This record gives sequence, structure tokens and C-alpha cells, in this order.
Amino acid sequence: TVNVKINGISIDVPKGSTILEAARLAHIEIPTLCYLKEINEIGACRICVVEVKGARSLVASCVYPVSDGMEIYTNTPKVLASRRKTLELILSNHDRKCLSCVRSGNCELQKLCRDLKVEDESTYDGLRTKYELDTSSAHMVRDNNKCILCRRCVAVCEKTQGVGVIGANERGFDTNIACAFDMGLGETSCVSCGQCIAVCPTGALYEKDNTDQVFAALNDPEKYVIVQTAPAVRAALGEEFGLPIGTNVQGKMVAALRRLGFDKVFDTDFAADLTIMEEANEFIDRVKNGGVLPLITSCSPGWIKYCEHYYPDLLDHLSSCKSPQQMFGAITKTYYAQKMGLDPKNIVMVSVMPCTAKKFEIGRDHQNAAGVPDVDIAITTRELARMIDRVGLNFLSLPDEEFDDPLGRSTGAAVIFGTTGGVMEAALRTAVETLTKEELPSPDFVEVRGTQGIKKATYHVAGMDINVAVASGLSNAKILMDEIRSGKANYHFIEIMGCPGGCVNGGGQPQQPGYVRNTVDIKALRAKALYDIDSSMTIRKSHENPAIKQLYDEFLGKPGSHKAHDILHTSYVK
Ligand code: HC0
Repeated sequence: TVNVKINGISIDVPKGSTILEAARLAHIEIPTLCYLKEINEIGACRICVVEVKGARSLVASCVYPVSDGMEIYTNTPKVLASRRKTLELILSNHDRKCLSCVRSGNCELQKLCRDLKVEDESTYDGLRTKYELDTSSAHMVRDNNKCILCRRCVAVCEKTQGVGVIGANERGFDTNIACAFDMGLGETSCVSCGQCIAVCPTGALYEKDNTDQVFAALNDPEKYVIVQTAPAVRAALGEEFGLPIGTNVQGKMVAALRRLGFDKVFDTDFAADLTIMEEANEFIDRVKNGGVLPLITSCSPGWIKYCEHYYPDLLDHLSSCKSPQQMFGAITKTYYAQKMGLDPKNIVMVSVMPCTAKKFEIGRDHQNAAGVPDVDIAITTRELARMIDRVGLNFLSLPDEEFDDPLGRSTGAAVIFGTTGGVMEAALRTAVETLTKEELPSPDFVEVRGTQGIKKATYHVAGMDINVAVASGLSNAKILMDEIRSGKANYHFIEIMGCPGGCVNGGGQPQQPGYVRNTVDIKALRAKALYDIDSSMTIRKSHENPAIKQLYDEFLGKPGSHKAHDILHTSYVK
């Protein structure tokens, strides 16, 4: 350790710490706008400046290392004046339409201006750059009039996701974040993961808001409006209403959806179980009949788009299963419509997802089993929170309610889909029991749990070793895909999720500010909520879901049947 003095108080801190980290140990949270630990450590925004005795000027604490005997002052008049001036300069070229801004109330810039008492936001008013909104992609909007050039989005796209389609264009006053040659995002190989939105401190990046369409459907007496909710939504929605990260709000979420007026409140988890039936069958078939291995999961649309762009030569490895979101829509508009005597054309299928790429996925080809789109509208967890606010529902005081039957029935295997390793574990529970024809001593496959970017395990099943791997975050996916491409890999089954940590950390989830992202393992807390639901359930294997058994008995026949293929499987484009 080294000894430093912070605001006159002596403290020992680990050698190599930055001033920002050292101050945290002294119970001082130095404000930042650009800093993201291990992702964006560029000292660009100058909000985190502090005084260091002997230094010629203020230093950026997020990148400045401590040394023994250093004397640091984090709150002097000079420091506070500098931070305020920086904010005033940012505001001089910022669209200050805060009243209805999508980030009003959780904007990091707004909070800092309040904390630092920036009273006159027009101190440096003058020339202002005006940007057209980039609305060219299916899932999001870039509004550079609210961009503060922190470059968090650039860093997460490049480093975490290995995609790198955005960067700084022009220089000086004209600097702006955009795609190369000013192409629209929709014209690039952006995979729609939305991780840029998740880290944006302001309202510069946001999902395309489809809430008006949902309200319109709900108000149309001709329409039968059905909602499905993804596994990870229940683990994060509560954050929008002030609950601690990792609170399971399934019951209140169902109650809210019912009060919003949906005719049926169903669960994507049902279709996650169905995906396992189809995917485990596909896996066993490929193992027994010499099919292409490793089989790779296909439920994360950001990952699918990445694979199509960057590994078109390996598309045969992808499972042909539609994602649970799409399977859900397909079953609703075929089986359920038939059962209930509904015309699929009058059903509006709304999905609530932790994901922005789901907005892109609903428009893909071969996702219309009943001749109409499987899913009509995909909204994010954040959009659902906005709908709840708009109609004045007091979320926290709602009762806990249950999903409707039968498409609201699911198992513990399904709910863990929402975290990295969950699809693999769910598939193993079914595939191993199918191969061995014996009951597992325990349904837990703990080797594939945890938030590490890549996990590997080998299971001895029915006389053979099955090598599995799990990756989340596309730069981790790239490592596994390069191994496969080079012929070095010996895996049988791989799960890939586009976002780091899986869907719990999806681009459509509640946004947490930089200081929370830098100090709390958000993914692990949300994942724990899902594992707790799993372990509390009596049925924890997809093949034991009674509603799934009924669906095969009454309609599909068996997994992999001709009908199942027509309705539940899809194809990919090079
Ligand atoms: Fe996921 Fe899904 S687990 S991708 O992360 O497979 O978005 O939560 O809904 O479709 O079920 C997201 C989450 C889902 C799908 C499921 C899968």
C-alpha cells in the first residue's frame, strides 16, 4: 500500500490505485462523466479533476495514479469552480430540452448540474451545432444534440462488443460521434445490442419508443392484445421504481400489465421451455447422426446478426430454432389462436424485452408462422416502466399476481435463460435426461454459472464426453468463433449471448449511472434474482412443463416434427 492524504485525512490505499479509487476508500465519490472502469479510462471530460499538492494544474483523478505521501484535495473552491465551468461549457452546446427528455430524472449531466449548483445554463451561449437525428436503424435513435462527447458508447462498442461502428468524426468544435463516412447506423454492421444506450450518461442515445403503438392497440376494440415478458425483465424492472438492483418483481409486473389492459399476460419463459425441447432435440440429433458440431444457440438476436456479418462461413453451426420471443409469437398466432377461435390477424403480440435487438428481430424474414408477423411490437424494460408511469400506476403498492394460463406456465430452467449460462444449463437438464433416460441427481450445472466472459466444462454423459462453452459479450464470442474457425476447438455445444452477462445486462434494461456501474456487479445481482426463482420452483426442467407437454400432444406432435419445423425454426442470411 501507499499512504496518501485526502482532504487532510491520512489513508493507506493499494499501490497503483487512481486518485478516484483512493478517494472512494475515503468515502468520497468524485463525480465523473466519461469514466467507465476498464472500458473508458481516457480522462476526457475533466469533471473528475482534483488538486494535488505540487502539481502544476488540476489533474484528472480517474487516470492519475497515487504515490506515497501524495496530498489530494477533492473539494476546494478551485476544483468546484473548474467542474462548474466544464458543465457550463458542455451546456453551451447542449440541447437543454430536459422537461420531456427520456433521461430526465436519471441523466448524469442533469444530476451533476444540480449537485454543482450550475444556476445559469446559458452562461456561454453562442454558436450551437445542430445535428439531424440518426433514426436509420430498427432499434435506436442517436441525437447528437444531446451528446457530450464522453465516448463511452464508442468504447463499449469497440472493446466490449468488438463491433466498433462508431467513432469521433471531424475535429474541434465540429467533433461528433457517428459512423464512418457519416453513414447511418442502420447501414453499418451495428448488431443492435444497445450497449451504447446502456452506458450513455444523457439522452443522446435511446431506443425507438414504441409505447404509443402499444397504447393504440390496447385502445382498439378490434384487437386482442397479448403480452409476453422475457426472463430478465422481472429481475430489473423494479430499479425503475427505486428498488434495489436484483429485486424480483414478477408479481407486480404481471399486475401492472393486467391493469394496463392486456387481454392476456403471458410469459416468454413458456417459450424458453419450448426452445429447450427443440434445441435439445436438435443437439441430440446432430450428435447421433454426425451433424455439424458444435451446435451454437440462436436466441440472442444481436449475436445472430454478429455471426451473419462476421462469421458467415460458420452459420451452419447455429441452431435453427427461433428465439423464445419469436416462438412465443408463432405459437400464440397458430396453436393459441386456433384453441381460442381467434383470427391471428386480430391478435397484437407485444413483447417486453431487456433487449433492443429484439426490435430488429421481429422484422427478420421467416418469422411469420401464421402468415402475419410472429411478434408485432417489442418494447424494452424501460419502455414498460414509462407506460406504467404514464397511466399513473403505483407500481410499488401493486399486489403480486400470477401469469395467465396456459402460456404463462414455465419452469426454473426457463427463467435462468436471462443470464449467461442459463440456456446451456437448461438445455443440459433436458438433453442429459433424454440421453441417459435417467433422472439427474441434481438439476444444477454450476460450472456454467457466473459472470465470467467465457466458461467451459466437460460432462460425461451416456458414455461420451460432452464439451460445452458459454460466452457473453461479443468480444468473448469472437474468441470462441475464431477457435472454431481455425479448427482448434473441440466443443459440442456452445451458448452465446450478445450482451456481457447475458440478457440481465441487455441494452434495454434500466440504466444505472457510471458510479454504480463502476462499483457494483449489476449483472451478478440481477442473475441471482433469476437463480433464486429457479431454485424456488418445484418444476425445474423444461420437459416436465405440463403446458409444454400439452402443446406437443394437442398440436406439434414431437420435438423436431415437420409442424414444429414450420412454426418454430428459421434460417439465416450470409
Ligand atoms: Fe433474453 Fe431470451 S433469454 S434472449 O436474453 O433465449 O432479450 O431475458 O427473452 O427470446 O427466453 C432477451 C432475456 C429473452 C428470448 C428468452 C432467449
